[in-house]
Amino acid sequence: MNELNDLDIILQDALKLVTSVTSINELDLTKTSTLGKSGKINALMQNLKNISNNDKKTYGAKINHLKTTIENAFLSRREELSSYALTKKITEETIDVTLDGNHNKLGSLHPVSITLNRMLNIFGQMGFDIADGPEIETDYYNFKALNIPDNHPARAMQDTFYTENNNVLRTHTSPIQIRYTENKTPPIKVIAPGRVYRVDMDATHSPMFHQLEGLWIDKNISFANLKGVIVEFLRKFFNKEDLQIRFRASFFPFTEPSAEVDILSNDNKWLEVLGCGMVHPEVLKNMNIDVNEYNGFAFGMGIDRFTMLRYDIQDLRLMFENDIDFLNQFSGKNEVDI
Ligand code: 2U9
Repeated sequence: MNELNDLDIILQDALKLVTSVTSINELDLTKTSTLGKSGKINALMQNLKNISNNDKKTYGAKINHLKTTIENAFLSRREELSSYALTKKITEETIDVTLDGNHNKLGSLHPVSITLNRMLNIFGQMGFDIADGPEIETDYYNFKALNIPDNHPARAMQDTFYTENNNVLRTHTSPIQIRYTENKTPPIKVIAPGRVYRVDMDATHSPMFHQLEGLWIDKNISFANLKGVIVEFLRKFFNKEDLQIRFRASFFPFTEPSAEVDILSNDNKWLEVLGCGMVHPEVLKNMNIDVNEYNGFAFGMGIDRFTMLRYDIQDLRLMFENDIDFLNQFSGKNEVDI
């Protein structure tokens, strides 16, 4: 029977067609044109009625078999193509978790904050509390309680910013310690960091700068204790165990005796870094301390100046301009490492 040979050819052609198709879309179109109403297989079915009754059964079974074989071929090709598509999608969309991500740049601490943290850490280890207070002060807390008389040059208009009612922007952080101590009984062991204000502006002076002062009041406090604390602090701060330090006699209204402290720089120059002294009895009295029972020492330093020394910064004004390239140099530098 000739038709049977034709069926074989139709099958071979259909199978070839199925394997040649490379996308699911194309496969669906091919399936419609092969197995659909106007396809060749349907035409063969329609042709059955023209086949003699004798051959009809064999021929019908053959066509059915052909149809099933082609349908199966379409099915397995569909599976094959979806599996390819999936593999392709997975390969293309794979995320390489080892690649560097997009980072949001974090800000960094200001060098003055880094220095302050370092100072707080060292004095914290020595057992000092930290105190705070107002930046607008009364004449009493900023001057009078500190034994700075009415006619003292530090009060002159060119040094002090005055606000309303004869109040001032504090010119030092000493008023913090007066306020802290006046309602307490010794031992008092406190440091007072903060912003201070003076009418002054050049490469080494700014109208606003940062001070850290310290105060230790107890029985039998001596200049030797003062020396011990200052030397320990400076050697830790500059991370140099054999740092050379000298105390030079000086004068402050709030301390007696008073000294200024110098350190020997790497290029063998003495640099003044802080002032200190035994607290003046008048100042102790103003803090309601019994001067027959207690005495104490105090010291003061510029946080900005220590920052400049530690990072070799030449101009104080850089510290307050907030130039981003300047600040970026300190990113990741919050090492306290004491
Ligand atoms: C009280 C009593 C005494 C604090 C002191 C200095 C010496 C000192 C300067 C250092 C550099 C200020 O920033 S600077 O310009 N300070 O020399 N400060 S003794 O004396 C006090 C503080 C509080 C109740």
